[in-house]
Amino acid sequence: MTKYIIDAGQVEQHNAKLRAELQADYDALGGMLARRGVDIEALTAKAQTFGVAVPSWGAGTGGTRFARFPGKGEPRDVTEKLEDCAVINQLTRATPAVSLHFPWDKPSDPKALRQQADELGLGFDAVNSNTFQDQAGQAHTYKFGSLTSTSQASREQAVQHNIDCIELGKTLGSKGLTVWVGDGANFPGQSNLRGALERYIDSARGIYAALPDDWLMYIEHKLFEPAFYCSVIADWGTSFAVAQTLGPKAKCLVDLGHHAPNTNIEMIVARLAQFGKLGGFHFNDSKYGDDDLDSGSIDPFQLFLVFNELADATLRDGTFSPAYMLDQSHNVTDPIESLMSSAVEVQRAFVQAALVDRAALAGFQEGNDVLQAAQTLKKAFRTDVSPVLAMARLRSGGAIDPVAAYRASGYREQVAVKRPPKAGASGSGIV
Ligand code: AOS
Ligand code: ZN
Ligand code: ZN
Ligand code: ZN
Repeated sequence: MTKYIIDAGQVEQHNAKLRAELQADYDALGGMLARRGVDIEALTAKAQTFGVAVPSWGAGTGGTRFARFPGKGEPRDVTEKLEDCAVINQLTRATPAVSLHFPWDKPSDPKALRQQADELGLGFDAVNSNTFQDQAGQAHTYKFGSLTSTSQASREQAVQHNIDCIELGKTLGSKGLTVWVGDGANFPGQSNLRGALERYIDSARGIYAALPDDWLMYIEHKLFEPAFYCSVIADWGTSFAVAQTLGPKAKCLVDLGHHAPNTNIEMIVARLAQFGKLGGFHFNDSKYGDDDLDSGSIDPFQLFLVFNELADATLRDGTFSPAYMLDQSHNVTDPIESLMSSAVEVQRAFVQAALVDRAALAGFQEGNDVLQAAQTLKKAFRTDVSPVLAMARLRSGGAIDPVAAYRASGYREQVAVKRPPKAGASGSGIV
């Protein structure tokens, strides 16, 4: 029996108030979709299958290198982060797993943490290692890199940390390790570009060797920051080469914010999928760089186009199932509200992509009817599938309007009393 943090009766009350209105919208949309040959019931059932993992570090207020303005009732440790993640899943029914970050989330008792997650109806998605910061008491610095450091001791320490993450992840029931390193250079000449990647591959082999058979290692690329002249794993080409070199359990992870502005991310997705190396995503949105804004808040069309490629890949490859994770930083909103809305935006793109008339699109592409091909995508993107998403939530036991239900529950005010502010509360601030 799942333990619900928000009183189930309150959620029912919320739904009772909105149910009739939702049904009317749902029926109207159902009629419209039926005329297009789409069965709304099948679409809703599909929406119910969707899940995106929530980043534990997203539950606290983020920050920038200038300041962090703490929010009320921020989680102070991993168990409180899990409680917030459980609220997100209870109301959205679209976030059944949590992605942990070590050592930020290192539990004193991993078995107890797993039990807490079980009770809350949550699982653990990929665990993230952290070699972009020095930790208290650490023997060797990462100031000049971790997996690529010229210091063998720093490299070995970074490899060992990743292996420790795998061990911890095994106890928690996780099945993947995400590796993102900030390694790179700030000056031309600072590092030997090829030498740094050679060291990365050598270190990564040590991590790969410790992966259980049913695990994946996700290589996350990022164009810049904290290294501003060059990053070692800067782009999908590098991450692809590394994943290819390491073996079948290594895949590429695409964080939407880790590219130059205007990069065609959906094409990267298509390429990685074609060659069997698309492992997963960190969803967020951006205007300028690694902004870590809420998913779908700036460019929902791009998110849709990414899911359009995923839908195409699923049709072609059948078993294809990349890991979906959010990776966002919330500075001016309640993190729970942002994460709920973002999960719904990603789910929206997933459902909209399912609406694309693929036979028609293929025909227009074949006949070079460019305008109609573009319109076919736009038609799906413009369809407001909100009633499908709300109905999917209702049927799965969630809230018709998650943010409204959350606000009505008074959860934030309650935890603000239980969780007095503490400096650096989120354990993050670095995103
Ligand atoms: C850093 O820019 C990456 O997005 C990583 O995924 C990182 O581990 C995460 O954002 C937490 O800081
Ligand atoms: Zn300035
Ligand atoms: Zn990321
Ligand atoms: Zn990032």
